[in-house]
Amino acid sequence: MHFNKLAVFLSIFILAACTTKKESPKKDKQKPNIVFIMSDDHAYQAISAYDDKLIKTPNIDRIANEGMLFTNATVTNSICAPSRAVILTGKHSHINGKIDNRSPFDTTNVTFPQLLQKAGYQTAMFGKLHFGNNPKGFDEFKILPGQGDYYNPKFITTKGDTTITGYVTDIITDLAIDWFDNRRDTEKPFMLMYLHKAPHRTWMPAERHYKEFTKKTFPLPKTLFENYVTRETTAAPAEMNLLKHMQLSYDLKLTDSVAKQLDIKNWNAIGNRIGRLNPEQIVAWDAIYDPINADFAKRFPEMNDSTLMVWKYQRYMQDYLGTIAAVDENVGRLLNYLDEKNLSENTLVVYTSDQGFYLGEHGWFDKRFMYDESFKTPLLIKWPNVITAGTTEQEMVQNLDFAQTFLEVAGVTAPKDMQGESLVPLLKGNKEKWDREGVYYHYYEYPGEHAVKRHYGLATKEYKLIHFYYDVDVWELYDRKKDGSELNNVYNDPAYADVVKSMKTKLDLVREKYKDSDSLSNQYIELYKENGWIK
Ligand code: SGN
Ligand code: CA
Repeated sequence: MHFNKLAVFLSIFILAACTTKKESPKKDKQKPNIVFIMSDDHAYQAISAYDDKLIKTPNIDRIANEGMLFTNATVTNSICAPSRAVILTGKHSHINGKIDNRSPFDTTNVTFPQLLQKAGYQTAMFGKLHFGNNPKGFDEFKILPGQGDYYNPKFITTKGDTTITGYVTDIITDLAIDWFDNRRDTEKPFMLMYLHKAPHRTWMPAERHYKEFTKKTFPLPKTLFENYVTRETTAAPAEMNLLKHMQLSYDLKLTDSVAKQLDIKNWNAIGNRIGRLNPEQIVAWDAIYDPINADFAKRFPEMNDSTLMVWKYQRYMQDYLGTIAAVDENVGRLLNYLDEKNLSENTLVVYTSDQGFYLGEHGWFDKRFMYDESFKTPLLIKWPNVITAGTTEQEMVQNLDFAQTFLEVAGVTAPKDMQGESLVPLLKGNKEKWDREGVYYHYYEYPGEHAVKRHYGLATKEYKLIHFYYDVDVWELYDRKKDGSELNNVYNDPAYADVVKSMKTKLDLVREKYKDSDSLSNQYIELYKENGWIK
């Protein structure tokens, strides 16, 4: 009797165990995999699917050719770590608390990778996170400390720190492929965050690419010589002008000795970054950059502001675009890998950047402003059998929308307090389910590097209204249809009085919807005072 009971119990137990073992993976296998590819500071102007005048990026373009190209994708706060926090939490900076690159990320925030992991996804992150703390919700991660290095980079891993010889963009891909090859649990769907450091400042390309790109010249942007007189008082003081603020040595690789010899005032040693090159890498580097510097030394005495600006722009583009060439190659490597392993069919692949970047437009490099080049970000998504290949989507989407998108793709209900919208209806071509009229923006990191003042604003397809509110109290309005380059602030033009009124009403409503307020802005100003960042 006793034995019989045990036998019955055991057989029920074994049956139950077998059923769960077989069924749950079967069910999960049908769930789509997600590959989230993000680079750092990659301007849409430097992706040929958007514009091919600067560089050809055939591998990144492939994602749009086989899927969807978003022409109005934007970020909510155009700076690195805050953008990543918005992506992971699906909440604006004022709610998730990561307003700038300085304050640590609050790890009590719920993130979409944690929810996917709970729902049975295998999760991994490789590359740049920039939070100052480790990510939660990942079965494996290997991340760069802070900004990371281009050459021979260090990585933080669950098993301690490690330094890997080579070029960062190649290495991040090696790490992702190594994970696929050796630690993938094929019983589970996966979510991979594959996050490049490139093309972040100080733009150091791989040898194969600086050899190629330093021979090229690039068309000048129309607004390279802008003098900011048609804007409010907030643009001119920003410290991101190529002529005034891009450093010949630190950014453009002039050697310290040449800079000193020419008595150039704003030179600044390349320091540690170049110091990371090993002797072999330095020889290769000097073979290309030394002659460029010697030529500059010869021409410098004859240069005026305008010729110096153009020289700096060309050198900037050579190195910036050189780093993108490696990103494009490596994206190709990863896409081919997915193809070879028959994984592409059931995998949604996203390519985006943490924000846009100025490539000489308005005379600038860097980001932070709500003007298009840094407010917009590239977004290309492929999802075979769901997205119609080669589609272009003009709806206004944001990095805020990723979390809910990925959760819907995985069949997981998103927490009610996430603030974006799932992009799935757009991916499926169900546009009638999408009715967003405008997108909200709020930038905080001031006082800070590059001196871009705090501002928030609303963009609709027609207009952009911006309020700079700290240390000044000024408004700007741009007519996006008539003035695509956003050169003329029409806030004070009587012809736009009605537009200003209606945009202000819409801005109030959107701030209410997302729960942003002057009192929250004041709290974030207080935070700077408490830390001694505001004197
Ligand atoms: C660094 C850069 C800045 C850049 C910030 C933020 N300076 O501080 O030019 O704006 O990162 O970039 S550098 O001397 O370190 O290159 S972000 O992408 O991390 O937000
Ligand atoms: Ca960035």
